Amino acid sequence: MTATMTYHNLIGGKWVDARSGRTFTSASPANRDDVIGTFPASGVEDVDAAVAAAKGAFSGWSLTPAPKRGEILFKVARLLAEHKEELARLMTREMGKVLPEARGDVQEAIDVAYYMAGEGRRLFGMTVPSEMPDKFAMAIRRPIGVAGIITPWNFPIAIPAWKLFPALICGDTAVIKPASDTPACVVRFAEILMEGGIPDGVLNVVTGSGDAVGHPLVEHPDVRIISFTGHTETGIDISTRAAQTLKRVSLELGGKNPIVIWEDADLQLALDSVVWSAFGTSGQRCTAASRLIVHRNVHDQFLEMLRKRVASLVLGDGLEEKTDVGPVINDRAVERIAGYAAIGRNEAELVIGGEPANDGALARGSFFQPTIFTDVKPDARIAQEEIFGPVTSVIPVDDWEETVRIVNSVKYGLSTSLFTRVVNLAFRSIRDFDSGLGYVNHGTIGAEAHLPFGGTKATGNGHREVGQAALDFFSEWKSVYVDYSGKLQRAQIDTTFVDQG
Ligand code: UN1
Repeated sequence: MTATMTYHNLIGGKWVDARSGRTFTSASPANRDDVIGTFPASGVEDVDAAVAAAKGAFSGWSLTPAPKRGEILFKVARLLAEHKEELARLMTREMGKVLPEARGDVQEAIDVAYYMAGEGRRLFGMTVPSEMPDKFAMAIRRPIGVAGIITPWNFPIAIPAWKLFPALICGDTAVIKPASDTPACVVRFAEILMEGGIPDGVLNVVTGSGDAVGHPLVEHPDVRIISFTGHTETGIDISTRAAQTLKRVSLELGGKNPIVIWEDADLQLALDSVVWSAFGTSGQRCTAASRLIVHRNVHDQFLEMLRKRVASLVLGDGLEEKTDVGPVINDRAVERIAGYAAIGRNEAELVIGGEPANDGALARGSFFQPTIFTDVKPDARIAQEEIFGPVTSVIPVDDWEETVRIVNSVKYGLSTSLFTRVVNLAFRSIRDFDSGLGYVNHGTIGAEAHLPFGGTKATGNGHREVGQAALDFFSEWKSVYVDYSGKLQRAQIDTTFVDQG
């Protein structure tokens, strides 16, 4: 066990306590006695100070040439790479995912930092011909202002990076409010970023609850942008509050992601992918495979392969090498998942799991057995609602049209996957599965940092993260016309050059 640390807010380049002096603690989900640290239980006055610092830093940062902002991000990327192991270990301790996955989480942040560093020398706008002679037309990207960034605990470093680095390269300044379950990851991440040379006030971090910190941030008149990843209900609440001050809001919300296993699929490959997609991060990914839509001709064979593999998975502390599946985030999550397992028993057939895991050392933490239900009706609650735990539902199918209908029958549309060697079906899945991410012969997780990330329907509000898409969210367009004809040329009216046919 490592020592308990005292962490602070980052406001205007200074590490400070909450004005009220109040604190809260974060403990390891693998062992509740392992307290990671104490953190400021901040309130509206801390949010006000952080937003004021971010607003004050905006003019200097937005006028810093973008290639120079990129150089800072490049240095940040290198520092994150140097601290990768330390950050990964802190992450496993604080949120539970097994160490190789925590390393991947940090790597995702490093990837975004390098990508956005490069964008400093591009940030492409567009030049287009004008419809008038002797007139120049272009559109340029402009920074917007202060971004409020509200991040989840399941990717405690990757997701802050997804949101922060594009904001910074676009010239915005930021206030991050991390999830209360993983504040240490974000504070440590911010320390490394400041070491990389991010100027005071450009990045601020305020820890505390959604009510006490999140609400004032979302409602603050000087915050122009909100980017949030989390539960759908919270996203709707944020969107509603932010509408009062006409903020630009990006929401990354739930998923109920299917893997379709067709009768010709490579079942061994499908098995490896299902285990990774359904039980990686203990099923706590927006992209987790929580529905397995399996062709009836291979259902029994595949289910037996899956049951055997899942029975061999080792639960435990993610820092131990032999562990396959770590804890879930806290005891409330265990209760919620157990509630769904109880619902599942009435709706379908339990294949394996279904209970909290309390054997030996597991009793010290928040563990749930990897769980599979089969003969699940497509409209059953366990096949429709996001459980966010190590639970997956097998739905047997007979034909393709029925499969497409079932894939699209949920309110979410984040990630979909098909295992087949039939190329025509592969392309049909790309066209017909309603989702923002589509995979063929690969599970539902594993999005890369330079492609747009996000989903359709209740998974969000139409925005995408990372890649070029993130630049469109964190900057706004200004269309510029320079008329060098020396006379009044009226667009759409003085049309003498147009062939009127
Ligand atoms: C999330 O679960 O919110 O594709 C993000 C993946 C990861 C990102 C997941 N690269 O699963």
